[in-house]
Amino acid sequence: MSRRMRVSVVQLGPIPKDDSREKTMLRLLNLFEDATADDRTDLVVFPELALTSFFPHWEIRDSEELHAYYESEIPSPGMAPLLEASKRKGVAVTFGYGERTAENRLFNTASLFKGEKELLRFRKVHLPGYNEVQPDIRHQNLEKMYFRVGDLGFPVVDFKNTRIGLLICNDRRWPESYRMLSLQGAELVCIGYNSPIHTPSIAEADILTDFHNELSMQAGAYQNSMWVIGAAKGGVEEGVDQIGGSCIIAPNGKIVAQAVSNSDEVIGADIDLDMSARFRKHMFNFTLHRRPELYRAITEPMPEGWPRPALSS
Ligand code: CDV
Repeated sequence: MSRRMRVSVVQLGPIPKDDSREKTMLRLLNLFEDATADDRTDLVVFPELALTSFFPHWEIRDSEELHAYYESEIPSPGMAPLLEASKRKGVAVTFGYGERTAENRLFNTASLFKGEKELLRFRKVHLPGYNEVQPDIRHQNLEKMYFRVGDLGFPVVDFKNTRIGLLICNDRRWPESYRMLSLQGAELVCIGYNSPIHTPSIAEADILTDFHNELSMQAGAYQNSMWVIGAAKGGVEEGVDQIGGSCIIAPNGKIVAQAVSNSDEVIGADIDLDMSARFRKHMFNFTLHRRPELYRAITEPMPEGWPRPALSS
């Protein structure tokens, strides 16, 4: 009998910055109820920074106003209603939030909870954007100003006959993120994201934003023989238009379920966890076929003069 799990993704539409925390939590709770209505779901996946707007899209000078976007104890009182629902239903839930530690260190974080028990915490490693406001661009991304680089590495946890890892948004574009998880035996990775359609400075990529989203996650799934669960916050939030495209991707690289909107929407799938082991045994057998002794440039600090510039005409 194969190992199976029922996973649901809650894609969110925009969270306006003037919506109260309470209003947003009520919305999340209703969606959690929808996602678990079948009484079979084991895990519900919400996006990056799911409790608030994606505030790095604008400058906030006032520290009190800024700190209102972070949780300063985990679990926080603001998370409590969702965690109570998780406990009542016996369903695990993962979502992203801004984390402010007791030492005032700020992270873009995601946790996996079952009830109020935190099973896993990940702090975003690949922070895009800038640490100062950029003039003359359509929208800001100030993640480097509002967060530090995650300091927890790429942790995994055993849950329900499988091993799970978490990534956050831009982490999904970097092959090393998935490989760090798969080398530790993760068979399932949950990834929340907020991805604007427009990328300042590379506007030529704007028509490819959905494609790059799927390309990155499908490649991550296939090349690491893992289930990849992507959860978007889509639609126009505070003037920034973001993709939806939330999806559940099998270890063979195929999308098995996908959102059709860029607003609040729930998708789900029954997943065969043994598929991961089959692909890992026969195609991506890390023990037999990887050659880490030849990959030193990936793990060592970059030598002077690298990366070598491409020839320009
Ligand atoms: N939240 C993100 O990490 N967004 C980035 C954008 C800014 C490129 C992403 O990788 O989608």
